[in-house]
Amino acid sequence: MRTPILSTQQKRYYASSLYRQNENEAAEYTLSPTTYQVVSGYKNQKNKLTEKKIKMKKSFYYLLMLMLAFTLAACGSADTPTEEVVEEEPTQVLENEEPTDEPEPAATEEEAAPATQEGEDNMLAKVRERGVLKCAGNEGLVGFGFRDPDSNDIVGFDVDFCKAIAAAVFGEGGADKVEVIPTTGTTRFTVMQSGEADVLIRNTTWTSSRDTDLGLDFGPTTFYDGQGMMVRADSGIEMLTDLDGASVCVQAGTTTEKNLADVVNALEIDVDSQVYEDNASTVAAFSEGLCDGFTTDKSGLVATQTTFDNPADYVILEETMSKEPLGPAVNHGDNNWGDIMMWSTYCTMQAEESGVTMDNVDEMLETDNPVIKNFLGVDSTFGEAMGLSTDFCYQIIKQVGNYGEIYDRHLGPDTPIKLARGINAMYTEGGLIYSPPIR
Ligand SMILES: N[C@@H](CCC(=O)N[C@@H](CS)C(=O)NCC(=O)O)C(=O)O
Repeated sequence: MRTPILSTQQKRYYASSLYRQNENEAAEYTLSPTTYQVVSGYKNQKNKLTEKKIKMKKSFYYLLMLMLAFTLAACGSADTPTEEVVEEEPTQVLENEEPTDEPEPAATEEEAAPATQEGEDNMLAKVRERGVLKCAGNEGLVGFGFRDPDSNDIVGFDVDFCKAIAAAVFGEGGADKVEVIPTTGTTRFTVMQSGEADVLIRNTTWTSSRDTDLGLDFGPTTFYDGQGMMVRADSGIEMLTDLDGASVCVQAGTTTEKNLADVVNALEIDVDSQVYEDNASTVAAFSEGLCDGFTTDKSGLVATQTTFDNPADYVILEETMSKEPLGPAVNHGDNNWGDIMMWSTYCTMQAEESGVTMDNVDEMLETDNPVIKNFLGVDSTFGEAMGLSTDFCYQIIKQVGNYGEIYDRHLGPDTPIKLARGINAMYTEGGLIYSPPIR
């Protein structure tokens, strides 16, 4: 058997306890050889390409050095500094203005004018005028975005990040000014493109094509995920290769659909993929026995499993088929709106790192800690450059909580989902959740 070669990062990623429902389970995550083959197969191909590129680069450099040597020989010795000829741009002198040789002092960070957008595309002004933030979301995924049958409200981890942005935009009481527009895997993008929603927060994977072709700008990843496969416990299927000749239920318009095709190809197995429009019909088809497997993000599998009458009748295979960084996104066109999405999300992460919670945020206003003072807006101007009030991050934490609180509320140990933090722990705890400095 081929010896698997995984980079340290890949090992860490695949070995993460992200998908364990019970943190007390053995910390060691063993991978089946199939995963290694899938991963190392891609890696070998990549290495070959990289080697080729390095060779090409080397020959290019040799050529360049040869040319340089000729040039130097022709123009003089290497240690004679050649004078650089700079073509001077004629300086334009405005009327009544004394020409000066003094260079214009660069604006300091404090003095720089806010880069907020004016005109039609000013999303902040538009949302404030409307009085409600429209968020393209999910109503079919327990834990992330789900219609609560008691309140009829759409609630979940993703929805709380919509609330965080609304708290930033509207201030006190703002977290309630959110309208979640339910979307499917396919309609989420059209809803954004038509401008019906201001932000997309619906377990959406950040990919290059969504960022460029679909014109979205992604914010910080709020949940690092990967695609998995669920099968019936009594099916005898233990690894992906056992699915040869089987059928798999998958949802339309998702990365899942494409990854499945890639993995099936890489493993050289024959799988009949049956595509459904939303999670409910995909799951219904699977539980009625129309497919042998059901594939989606592992978080989605874990969450969906908790909704089955007998969750123990189903198992999630250990293999992880892809990288699925899930997070918020806005349309291209208004960078300031993107900044608002970004720093509202990072605010929740920085607050967790600094130990600022919904309960202690008021006391924290009195702290001497400069980091906390800065992001809570105590004697700082954080927020102003985005057209927000300086206490916008305080408002988020006060009304919605920090990242850890949001996670625990919807996915944590006291919920049916019980998803261990795994790689979604703070970087200080060995995870990937990390806010750039707020200063
Ligand atoms: N992260 C993937 C998959 C997202 C996705 O749509 N997942 C499904 C399965 S968990 C879902 O949320 N369905 C809910 C629904 O359609 O009601 C993507 O961005 O394409």
